[in-house]
Amino acid sequence: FLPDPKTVAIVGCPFRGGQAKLGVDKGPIHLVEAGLPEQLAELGWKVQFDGHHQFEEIPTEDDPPIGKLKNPRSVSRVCQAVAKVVGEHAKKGQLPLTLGGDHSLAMGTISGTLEKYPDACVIWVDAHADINTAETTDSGNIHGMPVSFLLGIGPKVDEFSWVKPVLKPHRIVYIGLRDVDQGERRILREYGIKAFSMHEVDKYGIGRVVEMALDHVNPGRKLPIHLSFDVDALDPTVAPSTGTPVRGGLTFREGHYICEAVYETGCLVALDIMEVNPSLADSESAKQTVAVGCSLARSALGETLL
Ligand code: EXY
Ligand code: MN
Ligand code: MN
Ligand code: MN
Repeated sequence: FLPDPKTVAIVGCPFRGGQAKLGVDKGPIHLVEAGLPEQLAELGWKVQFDGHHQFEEIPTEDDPPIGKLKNPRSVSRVCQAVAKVVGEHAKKGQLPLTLGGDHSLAMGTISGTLEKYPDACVIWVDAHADINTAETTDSGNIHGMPVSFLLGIGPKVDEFSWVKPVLKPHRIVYIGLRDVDQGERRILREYGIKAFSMHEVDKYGIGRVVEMALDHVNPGRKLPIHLSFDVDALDPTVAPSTGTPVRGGLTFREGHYICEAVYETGCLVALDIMEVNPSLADSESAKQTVAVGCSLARSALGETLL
């Protein structure tokens, strides 16, 4: 799908409005400072990085909740801007690599990808399903909701009317789930959305799980793939510095295997690395988590072990 020379456009998104913890906005800065652009160049990619994106801040007092949703205007505007940037890079034939920031940003990244590739499928790697609606959400944190907006399910929220229901339920598959709310379980069942939880990873092994996931969303390996990787999919021993860690996650190798296998399809057109929060846990843990974020990106962009 990508013309030569293969170009990756790094979209740094220092944004945290989709959840309450401080520090996740520093994720992209740390990932870049750890040398990610140079590492990708080393793999043979032409790397375009023109600084982290500057978002117009909306003061909290000007952004009161809409229903239960917290920071709705701020999240909406940032995601709309991200959709535009990601869409523009994709239209130029570049592979947008979005560095979060919290996972609400995927509302923007996937909207951008689907503008250029309307039949793209999404592989969502996460401990969580991020598919709550304005009705089912308990926390009101929008990073737990981006998928429902992309599918166009749940009550309409005017502020988010720019998000088009571009994603079809059979074009998304989950890997790594282990903390899914009751309302989310109902939605997954109702819409027949395929999900491989940690139970299936244990049962079949990661190799079979990735193969089954690809068979579901991309049967002939002909469709473009958007890989949205939340580092909390990894076990907290592997990626401790993240806002909503859940034990019993993917091992270091399982996480990297997913990225390697997606690269091998030759179909990857966009990648998100989300929820790295260097302010959480001690500084060694933060370093480890940032390093894992970088190595997941390298694996998805072609780094091999031999
Ligand atoms: N399901 C919970 C909620 O909606 O608040 C937790 C969501 C955590 C989302 C993290 C980003 O993946
Ligand atoms: Mn850019
Ligand atoms: Mn997530
Ligand atoms: Mn998560």
